[in-house]
Amino acid sequence: MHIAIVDSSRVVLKLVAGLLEPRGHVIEPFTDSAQALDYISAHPSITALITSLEVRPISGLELCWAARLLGDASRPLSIIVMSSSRSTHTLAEALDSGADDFIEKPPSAEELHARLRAAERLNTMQSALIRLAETDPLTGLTNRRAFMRRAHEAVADAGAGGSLAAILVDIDHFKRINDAHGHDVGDEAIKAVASLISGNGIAGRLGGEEFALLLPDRDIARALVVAERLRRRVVALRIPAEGGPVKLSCSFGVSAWRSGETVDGLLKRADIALYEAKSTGRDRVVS
Ligand code: GH3
Ligand code: MG
Ligand code: MG
Ligand code: MG
Repeated sequence: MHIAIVDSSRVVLKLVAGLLEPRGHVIEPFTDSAQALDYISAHPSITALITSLEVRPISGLELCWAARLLGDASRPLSIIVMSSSRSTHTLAEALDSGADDFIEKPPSAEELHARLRAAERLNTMQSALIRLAETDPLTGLTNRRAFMRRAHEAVADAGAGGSLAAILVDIDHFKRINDAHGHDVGDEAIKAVASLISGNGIAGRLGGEEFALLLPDRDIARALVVAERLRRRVVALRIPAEGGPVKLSCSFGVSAWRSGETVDGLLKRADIALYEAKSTGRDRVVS
């Protein structure tokens, strides 16, 4: 595990690192709790925090809270408080402040390793749950909720001085495919389109036969090229079915992010373009 350790004493930091490093853990030691928090916040690879309560400038309990909020967002982070006080009150206070576990200072090697094994089990389970919660089971694409979260991040990144384009994709007359060839063939069509879309920027399945693609660092011209290439590839698809291979097409709505615009604004304009693509004959790209 990549572990941040916070204690005001370099001797304690050395001691704990000395116990953990031989077991393959990578240690980031901090005597300054604010620096530790900054580091953890900027490095999602940190999956455990071991902190003493008597640290500065942020107290150990406050650090637990702040780290807990980071961890709850979308990353596993186990928090272990280390204290020389064995009082029940201290233990309860630490757990109530967001810590997962408590260990006496200085820790014994055996106990520390056992607590980290327990932390690793929880982290593994949380990672699996996050993956499940963010993934569309049919296509393996990011689902709507996770896509929207990533979209907000992409807009924030673009706000820092970049470009960003959005493409909405909707399979044409999909109901007819389901009606004529059955739901299973429909599912295969959805999977085939999903697999064409994935690998181009941030791809998500928004619903039934509707997909979205965000292209960081792409302006409208580049996005139109990507959409047109996808359109051709969709037309070239052949979905195996009992009565022979099934062809399909998609309509595409493209928009480019405008400075100050929200995710909703960007996707709304792509949706208007998609609607126009539908109403003017389908199997086309409109911006
Ligand atoms: P348009 O060209 O205007 O987009 O027409 P359409 O038939 O594609 O659009 P419509 O929204 O009317 O129909 C979408 C259909 O997609 C309706 C729904 O039964 C079907 N559908 C939604 N989710 C799934 C799925 O997971 N699998 C399959 N096979 N069908 C689905
Ligand atoms: Mg529709
Ligand atoms: Mg459709
Ligand atoms: Mg649709």
